[in-house]
Amino acid sequence: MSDDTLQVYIDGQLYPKPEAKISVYDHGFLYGDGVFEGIRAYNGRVWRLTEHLERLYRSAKAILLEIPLSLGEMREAVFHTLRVNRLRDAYIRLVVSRGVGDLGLDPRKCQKPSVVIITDRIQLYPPEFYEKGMEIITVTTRRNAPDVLNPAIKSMNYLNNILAKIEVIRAGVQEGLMLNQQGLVAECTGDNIFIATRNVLYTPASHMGILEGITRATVFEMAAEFNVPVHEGALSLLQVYGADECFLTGTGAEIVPVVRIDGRDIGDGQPGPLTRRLMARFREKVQTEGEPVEGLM
Ligand code: PXG
Repeated sequence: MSDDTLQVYIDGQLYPKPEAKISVYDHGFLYGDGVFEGIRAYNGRVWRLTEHLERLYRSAKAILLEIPLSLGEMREAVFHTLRVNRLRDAYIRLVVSRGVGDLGLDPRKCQKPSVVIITDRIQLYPPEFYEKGMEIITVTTRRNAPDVLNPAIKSMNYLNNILAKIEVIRAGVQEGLMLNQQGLVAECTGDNIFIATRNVLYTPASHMGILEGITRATVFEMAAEFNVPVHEGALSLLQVYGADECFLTGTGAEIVPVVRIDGRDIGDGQPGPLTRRLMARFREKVQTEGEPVEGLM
């Protein structure tokens, strides 16, 4: 099955993957000036599409970028692209860049934002990480300070995360924990972090400088369902090392147990019972609760 036949949406038109190209004068390419979303479809249903679209439009507003489609039109464009590609299980990447301009920074020179919708198959972590848990490290690269470039904006400027990811790769692990400018736990390069201690969940608050993940929000919902309290606040590395359980959340990773951090076993070094319960409930929800794509069912 050749992926080259996949169609990519660019500014209202579909192009086969090899021809899906953007100008080198696009300020997304020149400056990372733009915003994006990573979304998934399971079983012909798009998971938390409204939440992802709302975050995209909030990110765009924060950088004074006016998306040339309404939220409803964007939703239809996502459905259309999935239908054309007959993808029932997919990774969906929405990108809205400042558009084509001249070589200066001035965003006013960009006539209209570029809108790209890529729907592709997903690269999953191997199943063993979900069964046995994952090892992570703390990286030396600190998360962007919120007063410099707020991590809550899902911008095309991911160099901070990529520098951290390079450390992760060099260490031979899968993910890395990033601290904020105060040395408190923020998030991982592409995932949020939770710990559980005595059946209470703790996760860094938004003002620690994080992306408020959609999967993170889903954990809040499931915890309420399980009558497990969640505390959003300040989290030190020491608290993380001493936790009973730890897991990461993200659209790609879903919920993945962490069993070793910087050489310290978390709890007994096995995925914990609360983590397992959340993973199981999450997998149930994504199969049935997403927005059905008309014509894909
Ligand atoms: N923090 C950061 C910095 C992210 O980029 C998350 C947390 C989790 O958010 P969601 O809404 O997905 O629960 C993300 C999003 C990748 C990749 O290919 C991962 C993300 C974004 C883009 C690419 O690993 N994670």
